[in-house]
Amino acid sequence: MTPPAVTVEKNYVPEFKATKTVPISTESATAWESFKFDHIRESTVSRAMTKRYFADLDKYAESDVVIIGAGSCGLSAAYVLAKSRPDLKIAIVEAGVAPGGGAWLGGQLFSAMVMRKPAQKFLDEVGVPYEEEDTYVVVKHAALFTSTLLSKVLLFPNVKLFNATTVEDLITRVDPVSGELRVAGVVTNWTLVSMHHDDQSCMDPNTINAPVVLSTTGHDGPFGAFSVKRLVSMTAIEKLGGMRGLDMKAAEDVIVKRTREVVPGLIVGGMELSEVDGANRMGPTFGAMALSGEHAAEVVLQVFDE
Ligand code: AHZ
Repeated sequence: MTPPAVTVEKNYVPEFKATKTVPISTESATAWESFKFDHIRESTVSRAMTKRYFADLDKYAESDVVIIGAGSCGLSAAYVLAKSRPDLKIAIVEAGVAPGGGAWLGGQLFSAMVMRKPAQKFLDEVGVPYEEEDTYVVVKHAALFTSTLLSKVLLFPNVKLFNATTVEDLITRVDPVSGELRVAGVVTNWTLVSMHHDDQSCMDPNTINAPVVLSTTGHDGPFGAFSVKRLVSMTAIEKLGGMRGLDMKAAEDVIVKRTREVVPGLIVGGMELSEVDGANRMGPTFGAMALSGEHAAEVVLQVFDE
């Protein structure tokens, strides 16, 4: 993908002009006193939500691509994929209520997000402003990156985000010709249900079939590295290398370069990959997440271009 050329000045600050807001009141001092919303009945609200959700469940039960995890890598991949191929149905399944993974803060509890060059090209493409330094750029708040990217992804008509939904397992098939195990979709459950398997009797899951699954569930932790750990327990890969210590300089190149199909049908990107390969972590610099997402999207696209 060749992002459009955008020149962003050092210490760039978007210019805002004061404009009169308003459509609703302020014409006269009494306008708020007579304010009234249009009528609605409670059941109308219920139906407005549920009929759309169930239509989406129906539509995306057969998806072209499932992305597991809506962190910085998963969202970056979703953006590139949805923009490149409006004809593909892309389901994003995110365990948390809030999509964004670890990208709401730049690192620790600090706001600014650092990206090493050339990842600023991805920011140009998405339209996220930044301050430019020699070898890196800084977005003034990580939430600006995440919210801008998220808003673009959610506007694509071919994307559905199922948040508060956990991928509990992978659908697999043995290829009758090669005998190889293929990933062919995901098994899902509402996250609150997933959290109660230990204290409630059988609550069976739901499924999404898809020829390609992209897993970006982050490094190991309470939720992370889900798919690659499952690959080990189903003996599709022998063992995990386990994420190594922090080496900012080395780690980012490795994650971007090694983004790939790990077993047939399952592409892995972002920090989940560090668990497969025994790669270093990079700490609070996010360029590799955006570009691993872009690389992952290209690997997915090859499947559909074949
Ligand atoms: O909730 C998780 C998060 O939003 C979600 N997730 C995990 N398991 C899931 C499952 N089903 C559905 N079974 C699941 N969703 O995946 C998302 C992962 O986001 P992340 O921000 O943790 O991962 P990333 O690889 O996109 O970004 C990593 C950012 C890091 S970690 C790091 C370091 O530790 O050094 N450095 C960077 C830049």
